[in-house]
Amino acid sequence: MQFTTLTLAALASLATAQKTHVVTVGMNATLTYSPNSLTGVAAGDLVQFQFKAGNHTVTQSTFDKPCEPISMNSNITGFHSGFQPVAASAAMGMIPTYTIMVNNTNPIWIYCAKEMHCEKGMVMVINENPTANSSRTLAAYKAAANSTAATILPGGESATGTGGTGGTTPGTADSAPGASGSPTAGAGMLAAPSTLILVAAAGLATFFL
Ligand SMILES: *[C@@H]1O[C@H](CO)[C@@H](O)[C@H](O)[C@H]1NC(C)=O
Ligand SMILES: *[C@@H]1O[C@H](CO)[C@@H](O)[C@H](O)[C@H]1NC(C)=O
Ligand SMILES: *[C@@H]1O[C@H](CO)[C@@H](O)[C@H](O)[C@H]1NC(C)=O
Ligand SMILES: *[C@@H]1O[C@H](CO)[C@@H](O)[C@H](O)[C@H]1NC(C)=O
Ligand SMILES: *[C@@H]1O[C@H](CO)[C@@H](O)[C@H](O)[C@H]1NC(C)=O
Ligand SMILES: *[C@@H]1O[C@H](CO)[C@@H](O)[C@H](O)[C@H]1NC(C)=O
Ligand SMILES: [Cu+2]
Repeated sequence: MQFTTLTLAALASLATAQKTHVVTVGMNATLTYSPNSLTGVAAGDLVQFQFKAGNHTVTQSTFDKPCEPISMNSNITGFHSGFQPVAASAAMGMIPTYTIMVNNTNPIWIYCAKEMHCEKGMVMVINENPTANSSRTLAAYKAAANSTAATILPGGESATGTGGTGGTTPGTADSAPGASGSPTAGAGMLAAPSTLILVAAAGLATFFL
């Protein structure tokens, strides 16, 4: 049997199937992302954050400036989930989720922008790469976060943001390796829309990406 180009293309796309990596946020009312380190996340893969309790965010920073939006310290806009108050969403039968697409394998540094959660260790990394730069480890990022004076919320975020009420497209992750270029003047970070999983009685989930 002879494969058509189309068939081969289909097989190739299966072989490089996009993976979704799940991270739970605030599980058991803790200030944690679990797992707090994802490795081997390929370009094109998705990382889905499932908010389990509390009222947290998923926000990108540089390595060098934890607890600050990446846009303050580089020319990258970065992603920010906005606040995801779980109890308020649960009352509507939904689990808030936020999904980013990883475009390359450079490390992505993430913090929670709620009050002092970042200082208290609510941070994580995707594709940590100490081989490229041995200084840039999750432990070092976490330690630096612990000694920052304040957590900075990305500009444009409403203080009363409800989060988790719809959304159409997944957030996307630009992931230059802790780039520390000059800040872009007046760069406000776009509040990326969040996604929701409708919790069906049967335990099936429906995505709105
Ligand atoms: C949450 O608590 C349960 C029960 O104590 C435990 O098995 C689980 O590992 C905890 N999960 C996290 C992410 O802390
Ligand atoms: C630094 O970390 C310690 C231990 O987790 C925590 O008790 C302390 O509150 C943190 N510092 C700040 C400023 O949050
Ligand atoms: C390694 O990372 C540290 C911390 O971000 C940075 O100061 C240093 O310049 C980096 N080294 C190289 C060779 O890029
Ligand atoms: C979530 O936290 C933000 C920032 O502190 C706050 O403005 C918002 O009211 C909180 N949402 C809920 C439902 O508690
Ligand atoms: C990441 O990929 C998505 C999907 O192609 C794209 O929308 C987004 O702009 C990319 N992000 C960056 C920073 O290139
Ligand atoms: C963004 O910063 C990087 C490194 O700091 C630089 O190489 C790149 O040219 C900059 N891009 C733009 C559009 O300014
Ligand atoms: Cu938090």
